[in-house]
Amino acid sequence: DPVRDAFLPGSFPDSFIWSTSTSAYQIEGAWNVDSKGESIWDRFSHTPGKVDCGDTGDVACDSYNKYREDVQLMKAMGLKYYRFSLSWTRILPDGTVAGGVNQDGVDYYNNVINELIANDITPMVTLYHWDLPQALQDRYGGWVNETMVQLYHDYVSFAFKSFGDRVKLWLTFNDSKIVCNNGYLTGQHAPGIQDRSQLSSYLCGHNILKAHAKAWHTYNTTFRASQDGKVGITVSLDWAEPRDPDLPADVAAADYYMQVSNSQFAHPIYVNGDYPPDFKILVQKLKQALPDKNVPDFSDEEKASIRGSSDFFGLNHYTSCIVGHRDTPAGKGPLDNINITRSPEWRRAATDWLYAVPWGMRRVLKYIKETFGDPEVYITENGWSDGDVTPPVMEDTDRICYYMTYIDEVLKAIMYDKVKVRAYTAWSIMDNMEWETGYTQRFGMHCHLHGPEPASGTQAVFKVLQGHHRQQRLP
Ligand code: PNW
Repeated sequence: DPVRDAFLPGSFPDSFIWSTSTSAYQIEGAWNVDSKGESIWDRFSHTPGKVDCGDTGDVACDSYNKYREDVQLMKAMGLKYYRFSLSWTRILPDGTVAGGVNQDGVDYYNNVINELIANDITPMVTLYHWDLPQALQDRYGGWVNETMVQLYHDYVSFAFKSFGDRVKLWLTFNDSKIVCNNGYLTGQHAPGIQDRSQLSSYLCGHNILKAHAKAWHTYNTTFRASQDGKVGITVSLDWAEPRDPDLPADVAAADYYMQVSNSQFAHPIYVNGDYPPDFKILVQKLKQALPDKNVPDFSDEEKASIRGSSDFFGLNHYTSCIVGHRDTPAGKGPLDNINITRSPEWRRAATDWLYAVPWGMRRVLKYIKETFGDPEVYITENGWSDGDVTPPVMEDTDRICYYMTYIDEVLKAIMYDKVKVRAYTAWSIMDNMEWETGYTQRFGMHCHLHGPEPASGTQAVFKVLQGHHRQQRLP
């Protein structure tokens, strides 16, 4: 009963985790300081024409030097958790343990972790947020090479060993679909490879799934008993709403989108060790198109290793689309047989793919519960961008509206759909290096990331979070 539902009292449980997120390349700067090695994003942003306005992460938010100020921003907002990522090349400059550990890099992350804990903020650490060591790209071709599975394992084992006494929440990979599609298919992201055959992006995903599973098993067998933490992965899911929910062809089209575009990583890990059925059909087509190439399937042993290799479900969710069937395919691409649109009523952010569709959050959470075995869900990203305008947007009405309405839907998913959502993480605590769009798009709750001014707060969002924590009535 929607009328009754609208007036039911509710609030987030006291144990609910409120957090914000960043990633190393997007905030740290100091790209070549204190023996840090070059990453594929350093190389990519230094290549003319790759990033808007020629922006780079050379300085970014200068968090290599200003991490104490970052922690104070969080503290002022009353936040008790912080998600950030480790820069692989700050710790292992050429990507390998054999190549040598950079003690300055280890010291930096020890300082960040200790500063957080001293301020009563729990670290949540992403091991790979897109900044692969350039040396591994040069030597092995990056994620298309199976050798990466062992190299990633050696790196994360070192991280568990070095930081796992204090870090209890780990994410192996952030949004692997973007890593593989933008890095190895469209080339919009580092390393900028455009393999339109889709073999490279497929191999990338295949190796990342194996690397993820190996890392989880290593933690499970070697570190869990002494460290007692949790290891998961962050998957990005948008929501596909059927154009006409009463038309079976549209419902099937939306389901196809959820399988092909959203479940390449989640289905193997949370369902059966293998790709979803509609994705497997695409793999068959890839084999037919490339008869003289090796397009691998998972062996039974690999499937057994991948299935169940996660202690929780890490979710990045930002936006939704409307999907309907098509009588005649628009082309030969995987999504050309369906029709993907957005409602003209949806508010748009500065970022081209980002539309505000709050109810999509509730549906995607329910979908995870029903499709992926009712896991504990940690929302690891959700957020809104404005453009780089002068003066910067300080009132933040659009962002506040976005967070308020999305967070309400999280609460509904918990209360009415009984989804086990444990955490909500906002992207981001501050404006930062927004990948190929540089500094033109601002996702931060604080702005002025590299101007002379100190970070000035849009504390309104903090009030929103806290306000909802105490809210007694759903709108
Ligand atoms: C995330 N989409 O990626 C990344 O994890 C962050 O590093 C990034 O700053 C943030 O989004 C904002 O862009 C996404 O197309 C990229 O739906 C694309 C999508 C979602 C998330």
